[in-house]
Amino acid sequence: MFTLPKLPYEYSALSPYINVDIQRLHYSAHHATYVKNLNVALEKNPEWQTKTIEEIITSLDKLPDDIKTAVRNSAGGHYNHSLFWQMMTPKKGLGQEPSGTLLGKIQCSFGDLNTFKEKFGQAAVKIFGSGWEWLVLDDKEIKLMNTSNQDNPLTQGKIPLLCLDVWEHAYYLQYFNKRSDYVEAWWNIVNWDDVAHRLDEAIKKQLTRFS
Ligand code: MN3
Repeated sequence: MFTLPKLPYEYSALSPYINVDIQRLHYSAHHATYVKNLNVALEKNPEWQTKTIEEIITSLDKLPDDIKTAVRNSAGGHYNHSLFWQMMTPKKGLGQEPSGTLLGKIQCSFGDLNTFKEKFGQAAVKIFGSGWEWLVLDDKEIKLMNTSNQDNPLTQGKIPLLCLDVWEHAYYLQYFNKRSDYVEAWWNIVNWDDVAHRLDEAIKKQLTRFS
């Protein structure tokens, strides 16, 4: 049984950048529904119930045909939202700017932080329909990537470092059709400490694998 992880802050904590109504609905209705649907889809498949969410996401092609689409959508939805909550923080001033290895990788791939933000933002605005914009670790390099619906970079062997939900449910109640305003505001609540930690862990894992 998968369970809804506890939100690391109050519904109102990300305000004014993400208002309380969006946050409440997004977590308690949208994310909760992905968890519920995932459990329903796996009900008759006990061998899949004991796997971790990462194991499921990286072996979607091995799922029984009758539940493949449902699991792809709901497992992705559960995993993506669990990451998304952690990658935001209401604590202004704490981990608000990348430094160290993360900053080095950003400079290497994008030149500087502002160029990275600009490119990430432009790519997020351009996603047609529902999906996610990502910063991923692909081998040794960090790259932008986008996925449709609830697909995840992990399925394609890339490590998610930062993600932004651009489904309309993530911003419409506050920003209406202005997705670019939502993206711009969102930078104020990015949890850079979490992104840096994710990068460090991914590099550690790569080193163990190759040594
Ligand atoms: Mn969402």
